[in-house]
Amino acid sequence: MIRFEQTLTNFLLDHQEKYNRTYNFLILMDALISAAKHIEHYYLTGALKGNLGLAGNVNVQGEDVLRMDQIAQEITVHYLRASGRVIHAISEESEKIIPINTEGGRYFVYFDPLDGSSNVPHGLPVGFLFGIAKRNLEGSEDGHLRAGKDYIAAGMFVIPTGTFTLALKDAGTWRFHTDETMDFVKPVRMILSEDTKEWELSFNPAHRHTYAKNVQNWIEQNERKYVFRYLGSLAGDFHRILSNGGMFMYPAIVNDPNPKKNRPHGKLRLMYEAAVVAFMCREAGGIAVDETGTPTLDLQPKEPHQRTALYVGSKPLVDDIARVLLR
Ligand code: FBP
Repeated sequence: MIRFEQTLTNFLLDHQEKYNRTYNFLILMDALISAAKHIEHYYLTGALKGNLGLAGNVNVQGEDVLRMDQIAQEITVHYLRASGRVIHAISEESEKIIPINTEGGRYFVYFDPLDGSSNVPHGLPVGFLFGIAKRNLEGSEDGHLRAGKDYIAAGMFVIPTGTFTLALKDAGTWRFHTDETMDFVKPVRMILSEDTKEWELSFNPAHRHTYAKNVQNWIEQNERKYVFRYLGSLAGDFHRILSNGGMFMYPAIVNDPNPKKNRPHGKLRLMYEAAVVAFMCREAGGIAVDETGTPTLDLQPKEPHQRTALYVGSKPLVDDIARVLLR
């Protein structure tokens, strides 16, 4: 007897029918899956084809653009356009909002097509992160930037491991397995572990002396209680936190000896990095806050590439550091 696993499409169909929704979301998810698989192919063959180097230009954040950033961007916009379901998109790789099907589209998509740029030249784990919001179906739509709490879904692919995790509003965070046909199957619900022995701490230790004193002190007092892990790609590090519990943090940088390097508003981008993992964390029973202890999902973006500090993970641990942040 052949054993058949529930496929992603079956899973989404059940979800849509359970909540009496249309199939538009499946078509959008199919586009995102195709984009991620296509990007993964280029990443896996990147060293051979010489695509892991610099592209020669600088992006809106003032960072050197990688050839793979351009490839991932081009692939993602192609599939979002082909889906016909997207009003506009916001991407780390595009300064301006990308108008797609502004009249007939149904969703807004906020994405980082290749997150974890310091890992790219080495072919090490990077992420494809996305958040989805839906247009106002009851009245007029002004296309305003959505806060994370208004997202209907968020997800991430860890590339090149091919792991895919998807969170749906009020319906949990689900990690999929890859079957022999490279299809995503057998969704497993992710609930953050309450077993503190498994918890991990994840942050860039090279920066710890540039964080606010109260954050440095919190790390001093707590770091020996937990295992420390840092991959240098948000998707990879958050993937571990979802599995083992604990906390990933990218605090504000406020005490760098070279003031030019300070990042009082954090490094990570709110709409397509921090809010994405915060949404997935909430649906897995955790929370996320910024440098003021404000819930990340409540932060209303003022501009597409707004940055934020991020503390995300198991509620007791994030609550504990939030008490320090609020002081
Ligand atoms: P990019 O989108 O430019 O890759 O920046 C995001 C990121 O790479 C995250 O994935 C990661 O958590 C963080 O920056 C690593 O930053 P650092 O190298 O300062 O530790």
